Amino acid sequence: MPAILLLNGPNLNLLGTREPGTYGATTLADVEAACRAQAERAGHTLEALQSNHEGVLIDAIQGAALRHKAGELIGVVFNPGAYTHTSIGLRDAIAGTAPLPVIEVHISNVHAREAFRHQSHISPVAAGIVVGFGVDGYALAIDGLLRKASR
Ligand code: CA2
Repeated sequence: MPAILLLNGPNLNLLGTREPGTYGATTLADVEAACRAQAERAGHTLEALQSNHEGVLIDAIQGAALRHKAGELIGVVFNPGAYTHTSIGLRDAIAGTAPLPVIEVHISNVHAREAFRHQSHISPVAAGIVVGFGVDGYALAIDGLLRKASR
């Protein structure tokens, strides 16, 4: 059963505990459980990792690429949090691990927010982007990844 990696970046461990007006009331544990159920219905396992550390996220992308090459993982659903707007390292990791498909997810519509959130270093190297659907965006991203993998 090839896996899907659900990767969440800095501060997303706080989901559902603060700023519900922007990010909703669902916790990260709830998101991971719903994604796991969705992946399993489609015949995949789900592995979930959240980290507040850029290097840990880079290591996870590189590890996912090795497993993708071995046929053990179909791709990554990734909310890079604030690193979206700052991290050349994450961008280079994704660019350097092609053809590993990475779907970028943002809970909020970053384009309707502050100007500094309008630029993503990740989008040019992502296989797809889901923005502004709340936590439903994770399910949409898994669906998109499954559709790409079955092409
Ligand atoms: O909309 C998104 O998913 C973001 O990736 C969330 C990031 C933000 O920096 C990006 O611009 C857009 C922030 C994640 C922080 O998550 C929190 C959740 C609850 C309470 C506080 C922070």
